[in-house]
Amino acid sequence: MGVLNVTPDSFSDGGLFLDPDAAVARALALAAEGADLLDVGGESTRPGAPPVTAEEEMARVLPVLERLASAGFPLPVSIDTSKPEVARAALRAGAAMVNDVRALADPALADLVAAARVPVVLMHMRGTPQDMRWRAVYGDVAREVRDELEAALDRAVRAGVARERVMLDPGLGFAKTAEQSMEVLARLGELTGLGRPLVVGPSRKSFLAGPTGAPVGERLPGTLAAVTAAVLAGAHIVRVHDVREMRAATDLADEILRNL
Ligand code: HH2
Repeated sequence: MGVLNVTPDSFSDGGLFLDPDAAVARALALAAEGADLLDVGGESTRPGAPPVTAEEEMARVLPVLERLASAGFPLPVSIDTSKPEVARAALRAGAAMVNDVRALADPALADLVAAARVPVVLMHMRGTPQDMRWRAVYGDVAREVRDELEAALDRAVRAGVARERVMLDPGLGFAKTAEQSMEVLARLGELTGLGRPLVVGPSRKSFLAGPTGAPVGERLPGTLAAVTAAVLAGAHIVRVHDVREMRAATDLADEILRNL
């Protein structure tokens, strides 16, 4: 899953693809590099990011989705949003899937996803990007993430979302310290028991900075290691910015798995 952030302030690529022409060119490049899916987002969810109104989010993403649809963009597109208004308009404009970092906490978004019968990613987080740093308190982080994802899955199913349309994501970097994100990644295999495909998004995140504190532009090796570890542990989809490099790693990891 290639990431397209149509924002001025995303943590690694903010401002690069705010212009619709630049965003469409980026989408085409990610497809050419080997992405299977494109995830388009109009609101940064980095720690402390200011919230964006639905109007602003739509003004960012809709022109891009419309252009992709009219250009016959070859990949399924997911909309990375927690707002029902944005998801509704995005699905009308050609998106085929919803990626929600708040795991359908908004019942109106759950209703919409259920009625639209589209696939959905439920990601683990606590609180909001504004306050999640203070909620990173766990006894056993991997077990609690598993239990909270299971609860989110049950809640979605109760709201009418078909279980077989749900994917689950442990939310690396969301309401987790660097050590906790690393532990969740290391114990990703424990989530396969939930019986749904796993999405994992380690790309360029600060928990990969390592002992030298690699800045965001130097986290490609760490992301390659994390993506490889995720696939070997059972991840089905990895959400990444650097598609060419990650595609090579996931193809190789798949080959290793075939030789098990
Ligand atoms: N991470 C980010 C945003 N959306 N969605 C899922 N399912 N999983 C993730 O790990 C995930 C996500 C944050 O990364 P990015 O979009 O690059 O940054 P920003 O939120 O600053 O736009």
